[in-house]
Amino acid sequence: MVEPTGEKRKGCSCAMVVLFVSCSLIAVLVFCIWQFRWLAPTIVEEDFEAGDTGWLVVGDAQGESDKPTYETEGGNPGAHMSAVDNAVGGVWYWSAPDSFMEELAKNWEANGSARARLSFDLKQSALDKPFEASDVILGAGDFEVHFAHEDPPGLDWTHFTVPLNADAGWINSSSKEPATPEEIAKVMDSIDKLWIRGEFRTGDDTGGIDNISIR
Ligand SMILES: [Ca+2]
Ligand SMILES: [Ca+2]
Repeated sequence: MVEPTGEKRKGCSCAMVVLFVSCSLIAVLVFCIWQFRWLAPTIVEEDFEAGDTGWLVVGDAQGESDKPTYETEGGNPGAHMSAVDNAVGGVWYWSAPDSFMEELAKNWEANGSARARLSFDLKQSALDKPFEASDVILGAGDFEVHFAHEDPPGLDWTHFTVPLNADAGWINSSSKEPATPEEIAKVMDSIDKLWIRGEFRTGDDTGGIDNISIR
């Protein structure tokens, strides 16, 4: 039998290293595509570049109006919505228009519902005196599920991603128990409320929102 020479062994080791590194990179790439839904189809999105598309505010913001202010610049990038807190009690939220929720209800099942994610960018005008509240509320009729982030938005645009599945930490607002996959599906199938928290501090402030998407 002919033993491999030192040069052949060295070449063989290099090939093994290259193969190992290549396989590792492919594994990382596949994981990222799966985990972060890089190639996931967009179910619905709003970047406000086409104008005021019907997003409203609910709660104590914008005086007597439920219309946020349409801003043509200063977004992330370009146009966005802003609203001023009246600071008269309660918590104000951004409220999605029917057209946004209809697209969501219609398409989420067909696009890998269990792994769909809601993303949005928020900012606020001051960071002191923060308070806790539900950050995202989804509802269908009188049934709601709530979600809370770990951190509030900053003074500059802050990106949030919320998985739309039971494992993410959604709470059944009636029972105060973790929402089940069936309860999430029940809401998503006939969703008529999608609220995203707009204020995070006690007292007056201004909040902004841009780039709301579900994919
Ligand atoms: Ca924008
Ligand atoms: Ca406030």
